[in-house]
Amino acid sequence: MPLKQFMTLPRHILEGEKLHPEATGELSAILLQLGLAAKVISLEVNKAGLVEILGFTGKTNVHGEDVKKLDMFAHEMLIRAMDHGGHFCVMASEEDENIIHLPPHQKIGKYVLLFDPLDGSSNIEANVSIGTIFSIYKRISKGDGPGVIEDCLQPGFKQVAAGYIVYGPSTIFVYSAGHGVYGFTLDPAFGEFLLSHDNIKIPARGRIYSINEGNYNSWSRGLKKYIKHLQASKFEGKPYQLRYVGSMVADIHRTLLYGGTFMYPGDKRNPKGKLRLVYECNPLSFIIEAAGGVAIDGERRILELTPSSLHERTPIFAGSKDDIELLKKFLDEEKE
Ligand code: P6P
Repeated sequence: MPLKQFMTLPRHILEGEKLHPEATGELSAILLQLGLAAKVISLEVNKAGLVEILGFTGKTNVHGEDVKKLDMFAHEMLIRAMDHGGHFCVMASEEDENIIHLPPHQKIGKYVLLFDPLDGSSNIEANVSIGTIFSIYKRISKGDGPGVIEDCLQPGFKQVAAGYIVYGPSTIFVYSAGHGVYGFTLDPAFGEFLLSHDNIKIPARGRIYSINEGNYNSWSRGLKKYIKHLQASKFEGKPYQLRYVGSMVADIHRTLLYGGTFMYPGDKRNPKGKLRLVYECNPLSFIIEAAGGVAIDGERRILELTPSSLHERTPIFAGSKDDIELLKKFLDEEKE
């Protein structure tokens, strides 16, 4: 295999560490551990379809082991993989109402880990791609004790690293530590993530728009005009296409690679939309921006929003720079 194909995730993380002479290696250790957790979750996700076929009750399997719902399995796997390294002062999961307290007598670290263990898990029965999303900050609270909720409510531009794992036809680990976006595909033959997407840059424009058109009637007038404009336009001589998986990680991953837009707007019923600022929009916006794209809530940059609670939701319009700029013109016209 040519050398590039031996660029494994661990090697890439450690080489990235050399860009920071002051690095202590803690962030590298966190990313390495996330890579390990991703492999274990991928294994479980890939056999999920067998749960019924192999006669698992969904409660306890033939070995008398508890068969957990996959999102709870991913949630517990991430906590078990991450809570003993001494790197964190606090963690929080989309599956939990509140922050996760570290085990007693655990060394307290300087980092904060926020994660959505299995986003899109309602799609599992249909064998649709799903994903894990993670976001890493440095603590801001004072003292040496455990972190507090304020450590988890920082604006997204304060992230030191973020990324996702998409469990699809392949399992792909995508991350940025502030110096570009890199994707690694899991080779199940020897259980390692190999560099497959080097320094991803999102195209300035794309032919795909991604939105749940089932909500059309509750959209704003400006958004309706924008979508109608796309449907009447062409890009590079071809009509625009609507692609919507209904799994944010999959829709964002496609947008990152092919360009275009992913949109989950607010509407009359839910002005702040559905997606969570802390667990979904901040980490995925960090990736989109690191790849040269744009992510807004319709007015402001997502990464400049300060969360007021862990489960706060926000509208999100993310993707190619030129596409989002055109969208914003339509949204602003409505306000004139
Ligand atoms: P809707 C999955 O349930 C999720 O949280 C995101 O992954 C996805 O983008 C969104 O909800 C889909 O929501 O309302 O279009 O089904």
